[in-house]
Amino acid sequence: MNLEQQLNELTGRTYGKSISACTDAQLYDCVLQLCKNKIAQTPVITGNKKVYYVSMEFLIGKLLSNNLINLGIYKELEHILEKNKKNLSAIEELEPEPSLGNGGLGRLAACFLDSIATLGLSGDGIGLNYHFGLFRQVFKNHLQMQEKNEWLERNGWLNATDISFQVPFGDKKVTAVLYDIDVIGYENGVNKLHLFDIASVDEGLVKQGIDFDKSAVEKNLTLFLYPDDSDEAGNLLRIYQEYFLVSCGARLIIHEMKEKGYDLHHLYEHAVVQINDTHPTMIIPELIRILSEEEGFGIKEAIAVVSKTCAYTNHTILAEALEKWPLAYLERVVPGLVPIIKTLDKFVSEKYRDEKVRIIDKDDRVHMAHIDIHCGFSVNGVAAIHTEILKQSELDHFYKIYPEKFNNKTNGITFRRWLLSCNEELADFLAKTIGPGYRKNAVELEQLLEKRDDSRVLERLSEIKQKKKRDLIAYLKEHEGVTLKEEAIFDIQVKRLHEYKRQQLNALYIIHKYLEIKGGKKPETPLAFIFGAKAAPAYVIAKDIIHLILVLAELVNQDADVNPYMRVVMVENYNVTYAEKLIPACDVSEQISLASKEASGTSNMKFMLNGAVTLGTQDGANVEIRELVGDDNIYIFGQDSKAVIDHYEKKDYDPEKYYKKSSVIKRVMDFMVGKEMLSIGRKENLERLYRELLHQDWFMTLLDFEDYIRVKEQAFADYRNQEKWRRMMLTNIAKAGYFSSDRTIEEYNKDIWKLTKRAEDTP
Ligand code: 26Q
Repeated sequence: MNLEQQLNELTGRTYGKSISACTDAQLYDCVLQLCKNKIAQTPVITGNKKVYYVSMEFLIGKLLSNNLINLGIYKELEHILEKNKKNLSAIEELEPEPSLGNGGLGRLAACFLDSIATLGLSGDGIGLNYHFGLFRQVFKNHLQMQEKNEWLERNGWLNATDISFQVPFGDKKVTAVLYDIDVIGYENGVNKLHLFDIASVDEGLVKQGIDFDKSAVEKNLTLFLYPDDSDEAGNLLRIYQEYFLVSCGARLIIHEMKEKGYDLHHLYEHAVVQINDTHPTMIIPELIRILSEEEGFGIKEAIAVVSKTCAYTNHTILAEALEKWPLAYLERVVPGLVPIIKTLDKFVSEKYRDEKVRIIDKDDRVHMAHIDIHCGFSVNGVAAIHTEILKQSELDHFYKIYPEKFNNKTNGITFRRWLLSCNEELADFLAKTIGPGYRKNAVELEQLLEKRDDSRVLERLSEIKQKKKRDLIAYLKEHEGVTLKEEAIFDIQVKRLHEYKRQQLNALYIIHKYLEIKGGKKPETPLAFIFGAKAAPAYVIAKDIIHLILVLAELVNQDADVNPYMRVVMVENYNVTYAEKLIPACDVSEQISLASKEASGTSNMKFMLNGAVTLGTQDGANVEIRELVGDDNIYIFGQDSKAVIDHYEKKDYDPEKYYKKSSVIKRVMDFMVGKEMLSIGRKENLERLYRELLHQDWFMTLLDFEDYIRVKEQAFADYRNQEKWRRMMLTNIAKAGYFSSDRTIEEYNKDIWKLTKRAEDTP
């Protein structure tokens, strides 16, 4: 049967209708089933050694379009549906997004699973089946509100399994059940994402918004994804979740090893556990506990085997984001692990006199990263500059002890989702221009450089950008009620809301521009400033920054003197699905974190791949983007990480000094709490933010403000030279190949995992 017959058979059997007679919802059901049937016929990737990517977050996003692409049937299906007067994009819209992550770290895990399978490596994800993903953001009175975010469907991608474990906590036992999602490699086999759940979850516990009864873990453990990005203090439920994940993960790994007949004494020859930030760190003491208490290992032997099996990835240098759990919490939740953790700390203290490398500090707090570094064989950062900062400052004491463990793995993104799926027009044009080889070997994109003087190619790149801008304009009009102009420069900043990412810097620029226009200085090209960001519900200043942007959007868009020249929109509920619409339409990619604070960033890579030009600081992967494209194809501003770290060491940064010295800064800051703003916004929020920026400004907004204005003006002026701009677009696309997560995973495999590919296994 050909594909059309298969789909027809499905629609007939399920709904008694032909393809053309089905509703989009019915077709969504049947296409999903068609996919699942295809997956069932695709071989499982096997190997002598397997990686387990353990993570509290897998921000997979919608799966339909990606799975169709990876199965190699996207185009054919699109054509079949068209023939039947149906539209695949409309069908894709109906899929709920699984938002099982906060941001970069969770999305990275999802990109990695795609690349692991695409490279034919045996590797599964291990995570949690949150019933509600990251909260749904709604705006009311220019403020962020949080609603629960359902994603589970009756016949979705999740497959029930018959695997079940008992997870012991101090005061209770909880029954775990396992669900799997298939991960299909691009023109390759299938791996799995294992998501553990509790059998007795009670969705009825949820009250207003995302409030719920936190008392009974046997009912709420997997109810919600913890909605915090790096800054929020943990609590007991978080520890329950973390231990639940690793207890199930450890059992699954040992179960699979035994099933394959491997000797656990050689665990590290057949399994490698990649620990995604410190959140799953307890898998180390848990594996040690199982081997020593249940498998007859001596404690030293167990530690040695586990230490050769586990590898740790660090995603942050923000001190407040490094997990340090009070020993008393662990005693309450996971008393079974405490003796193991104390033993590890004892061994460390016997070997090293330096207090700074202890696992348990003098205040009885357990430093999770220290467990990973002592009891793992690899420690990696996620961009070159980030790894250097870890080695030279944040983790320098450890680097001195274990220099051989430290290595860099610059992040990457899957081009299947962030080019082929979200920008089919560009993907097709690239295939036509340089051949389809880049889809498997991303560095072939460099061949595009040969076309940098080909006006037809430059012209077409620009046409595609305009098409994506028109698509976005239509979408924003419908969903946000804002109309943008196609001729405008689309300047976009999308990422979690955090002071260090400095959305407030961008907002201050918007005030500056507004005042200029009011004063008669009109930009020659209209400007469209677009934001998307969720703030952790308890992060007060982050929510104030959202308020500032929403108030500005209203002020600017309603002002007839100004709105012909600029508009501001903050999209509601920014998520992976929204990113896929925004990123292809972007001209200027805002990557403006305070230097040294953004470990890598990954949206910077997605934007560049889609032909946007970066406006950024020398932070995270921006540094590598700059090296690749050269100074002529990127806009860099602000103080570098050395200068910033120096300010922290000397404690000499004083925002008031900048405010007093610069009339531009003073005018913009004062406007924030002036009568125009207060006529729309709330005094409490705006004044709190004003005071914060003027007297604290921990992430040094004002430090870089004037340089930011200068360089941003330059970028906007250059846009008017379209020939120059199109060459910049082309260069950015051509150089994006390095940021394919296939390259990142090749490196993880070569340096850390050392798995053999399926074909190499079979003699
Ligand atoms: C910790 C303790 C308690 C509760 C929550 C958390 C928590 C949750 C999520 C801490 C951190 C996160 C997420 C961090 C994150 O997304 N980091 C980003 O990782 C990306 C992938 O490496 C990088 O590109 C970004 O630079 C980094 O910010």
